Amino acid sequence: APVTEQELIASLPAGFRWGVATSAYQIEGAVDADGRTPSIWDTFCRVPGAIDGGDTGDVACEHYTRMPADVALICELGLDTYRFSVSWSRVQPYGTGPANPAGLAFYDRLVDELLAQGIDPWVTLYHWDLPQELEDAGGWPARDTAYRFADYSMLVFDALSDRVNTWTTLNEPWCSAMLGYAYGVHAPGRQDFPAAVSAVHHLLLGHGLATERMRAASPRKIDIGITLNAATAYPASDAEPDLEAVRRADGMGARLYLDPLVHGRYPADVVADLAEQGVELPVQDGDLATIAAPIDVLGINYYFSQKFTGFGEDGRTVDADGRPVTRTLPLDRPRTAMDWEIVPEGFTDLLVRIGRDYPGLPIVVTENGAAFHDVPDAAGFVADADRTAYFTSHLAAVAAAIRQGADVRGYLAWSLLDNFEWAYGYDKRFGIVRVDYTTQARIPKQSALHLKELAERHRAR
Ligand code: PNW
Repeated sequence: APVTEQELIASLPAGFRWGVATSAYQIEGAVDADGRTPSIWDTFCRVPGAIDGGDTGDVACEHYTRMPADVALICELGLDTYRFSVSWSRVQPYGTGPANPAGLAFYDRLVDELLAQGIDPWVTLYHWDLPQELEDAGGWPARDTAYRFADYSMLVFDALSDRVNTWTTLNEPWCSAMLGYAYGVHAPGRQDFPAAVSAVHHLLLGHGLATERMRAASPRKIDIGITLNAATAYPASDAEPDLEAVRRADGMGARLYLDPLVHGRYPADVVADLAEQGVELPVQDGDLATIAAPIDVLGINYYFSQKFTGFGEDGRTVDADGRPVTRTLPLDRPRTAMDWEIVPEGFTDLLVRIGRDYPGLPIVVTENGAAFHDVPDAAGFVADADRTAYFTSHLAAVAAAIRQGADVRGYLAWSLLDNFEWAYGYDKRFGIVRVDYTTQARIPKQSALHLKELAERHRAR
């Protein structure tokens, strides 16, 4: 890895993007404004015990009304790209039928504001906030949701594609499917593994249907992509059960998505693992060709990596149900406030490996960042040396990956603002800008000023 910031900056290519990301439910608030209807997150936040502190996205950062000032903030920080998501139930209440002009108008103004400040708008169509009616009709485990998503995508596309060049269909389908339908820690809070596996397929199908329709409708060249969360799975040893645990973890976490998207087939070993559990992906004729519709950019969100073993604490390689053990072990690294280990070289290894196994697809880091226990001074300023170091080491990891052949075109920090961190509520702060939730005042942290300086030096070099 490069030692100095000078070397880091020197190894990032010309035209490398510097930006910041958010998502609708995490920042907007105004959940009843202008015809918006509830999403699965509005519902899930009302389940007792679901969210730390009983927090909800009802108010969040009040971005819905403070949007122009927030865009000005991005501009002040010298960032060239802003990735935000669209709230489905604002734009299409109840998840079906015609567009809601009042809801669309917000994103229309946001895009105009960004363009006026010289910031490239990157739209994510789905960042986890499914309209509640569609969940009531079966949610992502139901095939129809994929078609509903494509219809909704076209409402947004028709309204914004004259000004928006870069479109992301889904954010982190692994999280939607597994955290939402298998582990039950995210909305809609279901614990049903077969349903979660169906959700994986219908999320990918929705991505493919939306991609095909946007491409066909666009009179000019646009960039379409999807964002995946991924990590490097390291084996605890070279023992066969440890290597098998890595294969299973990486299969369910990464290849189950990347293989159909890029190669048009599900990974045979993962399909076999699922079959052993009596679970099947509900693939119909033609689905895989749709899922593999060509994309222009692959978004990667990276936070941490993990070490895996195939041995249980008792030394056995199968658990009480006779299933193979897949267990994580600490890498003995410092941790963030999320308790996630800080593993920058896992980022390098991930990007190099994706570049090698899925060649020809430009990568953009669509999220990277960390929550720490911020301590503001009397003026509200946070001297977040820990977050600043996290950004520097992970940008160095990106630079190292590029030197090893990965085609990485940009880096978007998560997140512009402290915001609603899903099941953790407001207690976990990922912002490069502090939000005082009493006054809604925004104050850039040290890490924001650091990113600004790095971006400036890179551009001026
Ligand atoms: C991402 N995991 O979520 C999301 O895209 C953001 O909305 C979120 O705020 C951010 O990361 C920080 O959590 C993830 O368990 C949630 O591996 C969980 C995991 C990864 C990403």
